[in-house]
Amino acid sequence: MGGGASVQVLMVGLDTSGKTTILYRLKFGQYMNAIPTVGFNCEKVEGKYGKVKGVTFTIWDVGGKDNMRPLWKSYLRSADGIIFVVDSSDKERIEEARIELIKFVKSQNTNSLPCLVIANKQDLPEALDPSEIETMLSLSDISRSQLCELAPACAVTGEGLPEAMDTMYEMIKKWKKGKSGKIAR
Ligand SMILES: Nc1nc2c(ncn2[C@@H]2O[C@H](COP(=O)(O)OP(=O)(O)O)[C@@H](O)[C@H]2O)c(=O)[nH]1
Ligand SMILES: [Mg+2]
Repeated sequence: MGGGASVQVLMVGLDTSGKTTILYRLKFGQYMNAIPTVGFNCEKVEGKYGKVKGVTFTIWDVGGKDNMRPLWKSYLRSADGIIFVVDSSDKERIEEARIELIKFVKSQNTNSLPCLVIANKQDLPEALDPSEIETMLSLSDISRSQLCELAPACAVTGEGLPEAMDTMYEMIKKWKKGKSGKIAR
C-alpha cells in the first residue's frame, strides 16, 4: 500500500462523542455544526500530507444512540479498521463507552480489525488525560488480542486528527501484512 491506496474505516462510539464533527473536519478542513446522526454518514477523505498523502479513506460514521449500537456490526464486513470515538470530558459515560467498546471488538471474533480510540474534546478543561482514558477503557486488555492505539484530538480545531489518521493507516498496513502472511502459510 502507499499513495493511491484506498482503505475503509468504520467510525463508532457513543452519541455526542464527536464522530460527525471529526468526519466533517477531515472532509472539509473546517468546523461544521453537525446535527445528531440518524442512520449513518459516509465520506471519502483524501490524505494530504506525509504518510497518508494520496491515500483515500472511506469513512463510515454510524449513529451512536443506544438503539443504533447493535447495527455497528453490520458495517464491519468491508472495514479495514475501526475508529472508536470517546468524549474525554464525559466522565459519567466513560464506563458505558468501555462496555460498548469491549462488546463491539469482541463481536468481531476471528476478524480482529485494528482499533484506534480517539480521545476527543481534549480542548475542554474537564477533559480526562489520554493516559487516564487508556486505563478507564482497559485498552491494555484489548491490545492482547488485536492492534489497539489511542490518539488524543480536538475535532473543533482539528488538532490531533492528522496524527490519528497516520496511526490508523499504519495499523491497517500492519494488519494487512499479518493477514496475508497467514493466508500464505
Ligand atoms: N469542545 C468540543 N466540542 C466538540 C468536539 N467534537 C465535537 N464537539 C461537539 O460535540 C457535540 C456532538 O458532536 P457530534 O459530532 O454530533 O457527535 P456524534 O453524535 O458522535 O456524531 C457537538 O455539539 C459538537 O460541536 C471537540 O473536540 N471539542
Ligand atoms: Mg453523528
